[in-house]
Amino acid sequence: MNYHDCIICLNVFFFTWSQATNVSWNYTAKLDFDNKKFNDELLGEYNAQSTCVCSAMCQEDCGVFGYNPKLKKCRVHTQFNCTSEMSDEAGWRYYFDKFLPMDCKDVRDNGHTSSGVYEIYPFGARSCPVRVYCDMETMDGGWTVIQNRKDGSLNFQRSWKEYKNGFGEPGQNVWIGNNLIHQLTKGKKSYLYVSITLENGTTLYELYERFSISDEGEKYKLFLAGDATGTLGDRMLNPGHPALVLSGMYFSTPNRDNDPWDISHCALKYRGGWWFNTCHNAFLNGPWADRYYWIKPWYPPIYYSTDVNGTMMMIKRH
Ligand SMILES: [Ca+2]
Repeated sequence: MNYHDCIICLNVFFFTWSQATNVSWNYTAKLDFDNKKFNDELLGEYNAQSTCVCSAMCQEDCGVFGYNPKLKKCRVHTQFNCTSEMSDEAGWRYYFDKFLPMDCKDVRDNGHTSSGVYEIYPFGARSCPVRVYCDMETMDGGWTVIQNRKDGSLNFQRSWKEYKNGFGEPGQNVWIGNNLIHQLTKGKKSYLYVSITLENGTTLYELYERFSISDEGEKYKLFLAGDATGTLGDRMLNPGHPALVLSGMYFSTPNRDNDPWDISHCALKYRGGWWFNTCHNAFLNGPWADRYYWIKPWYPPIYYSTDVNGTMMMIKRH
């Protein structure tokens, strides 16, 4: 770097530093990338005396930079690319202009206020992102949609593997997958919000205070607890009959009978994956012909003859 470049660098540095003093530090270190060097999306590699000077080199097109204090080198990249080659090299530490969101609540906290499809990193910064639909309007926003049905066009009569990995498209008809739901809820306190929109436009909902599911080894067992409030009424936690309580039940699919009813296979009988007991008063993954569900999706008040316009299940960390 010549003298002229250095003066520019210092000016940029002081400008950024003075800005940064108002908004604290602009970048977040990602320690799980320590001692790795990114090779893709590179804008340039420069000499820099400090992390702060390096950060000032991360301008308009830059979303990520790495600094190596031993080499006094700065690498500036447009963005993080999870599929990119990373080489081992001691001393590197990488910084992101915004923290990588683990879920839609993080997306909201990163400043996004519009509902839509976003990339999240629930499996950690070193894994590839997952595309999900984030609801930014309901109850302060930050909701990750795990199930959505807008019409009956997507078949929900699916195998264990398909429910495990997910199917459909975020923002359209979708089941995001039991592995992902487990990852998003494990070790955390999360709300579950269920809504059903009727043909006349009315939306009924139920909010559960605590929701999580186990991993595949525990057959994605459903855990619900705490208060249930809303206009639908609770049909999963305390539906009025012990044989219809869904909390504590394993997940079943038409090709995997994990329900407690010895002489029946609820998922096969009712044609969809769910946490069946013997069998249910709430089941949102059933067949949906034209405007109504084939079997009671949330009974009462939604019966098989009720015209339904859509369903949604979404979660948010407390
Ligand atoms: Ca059974």
